[in-house]
Amino acid sequence: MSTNIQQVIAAETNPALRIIAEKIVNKQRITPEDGLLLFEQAGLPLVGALANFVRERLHGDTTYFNRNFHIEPTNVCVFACSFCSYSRLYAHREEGWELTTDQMLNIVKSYDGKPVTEVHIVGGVHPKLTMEFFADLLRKIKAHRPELHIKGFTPVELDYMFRKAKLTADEGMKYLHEAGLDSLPGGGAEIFHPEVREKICADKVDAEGWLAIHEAAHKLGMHSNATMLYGHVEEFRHRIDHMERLRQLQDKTGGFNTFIPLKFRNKENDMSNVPESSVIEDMRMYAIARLYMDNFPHLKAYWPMLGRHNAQLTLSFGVNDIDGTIDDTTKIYSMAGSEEQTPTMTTAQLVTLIKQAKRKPIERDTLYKILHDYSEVDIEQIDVNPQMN
Ligand code: V47
Ligand code: SF4
Repeated sequence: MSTNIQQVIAAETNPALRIIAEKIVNKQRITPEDGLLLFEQAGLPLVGALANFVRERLHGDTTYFNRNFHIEPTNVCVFACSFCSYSRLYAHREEGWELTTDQMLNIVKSYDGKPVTEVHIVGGVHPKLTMEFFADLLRKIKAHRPELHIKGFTPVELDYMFRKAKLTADEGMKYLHEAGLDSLPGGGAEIFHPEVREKICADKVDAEGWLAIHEAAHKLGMHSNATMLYGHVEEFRHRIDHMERLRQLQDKTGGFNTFIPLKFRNKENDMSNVPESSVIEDMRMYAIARLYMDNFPHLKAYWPMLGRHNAQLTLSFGVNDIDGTIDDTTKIYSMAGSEEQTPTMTTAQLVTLIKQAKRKPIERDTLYKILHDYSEVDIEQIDVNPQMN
């Protein structure tokens, strides 16, 4: 046990927090009540030191990143989530976009010869785009580039597709998996608790439906991620309820790879009156997530939403993974007011960002297989080697 963490715990004046801290150091699971107490009473120095301790116990200095791009098939959506800056209702679809299969395949082909390992496909829920349309897209991407990992579709999109196709979650997942879908991203989770869901996204898939679709994927041996949209109208108890439901499913299936807290951004949406969380609240959120989600191997910062400087800061507050090179292929966050208006990072920039935080940059694939250790590579070498950039 590190002396350092014991000194931090000894300096804590609140005995209840000291007991929780000891549990964490002794690898005991913290309860929902403990989690709530951390949110309500613990300062950043305590939760930050504990989260860093846990992160280093799990991963040392290793900090993963991946090389990926996004395809957003459409922003036309039958739903009207009040935090969403990106979607357009079907009635106003001329203001949005709808990509054809050929246009999406051309995006994939534009990466031919480039060392990306993952395509992340996620978009609005377009009433006319069927499961068969997406299955055909998956098959065509796989026919063109079989080794490219396809991480796609949230339970919001999947639930709508499956219901229209009159399939259960198990049947629908099996069908798309066979068509080429490798894993599920973490989106659409928002806040599971119905008190909040009713206020921010009343009409889309509920907590049980979201969890059932991830469970169906896990049963097929697929992996997935989970997100939580925080820092808006929810209370701390709703965050704990959300993380608890995910922790329980993970106990059952072990299929989740990474947890990704997503900071609510308030531009150009129906919740623009809700202030954004402070950087201190953001770091406390990441730290407490690392402490609570004890059965999730990875905690990821998504820099297009947090901004690259704050994403770098999270590496000292429990985060061991940064997504990704992205190549300016997502609009969700730029449209919601993120400082990252054209989200792209070269491999050299990501490696530098991780090294500046005194961590070890390791390129991974979607399933966390180590592809390349950049800790000894000098940045200029990355810039001239096309396989590295
Ligand atoms: O579900 C939408 C969020 C999510 C806003 O699994 C907003 O690897 C903040 O899930 N402010 C989609 N957030 C993105 C997502 C994701 C991103 C990167 C990696 C992975 C992964 C998953 O974006 C939505 C919603 O929670 N979102 N609008 C907003 N105004
Ligand atoms: Fe549609 Fe997703 Fe936006 Fe909700 S968050 S309106 S489901 S695109």
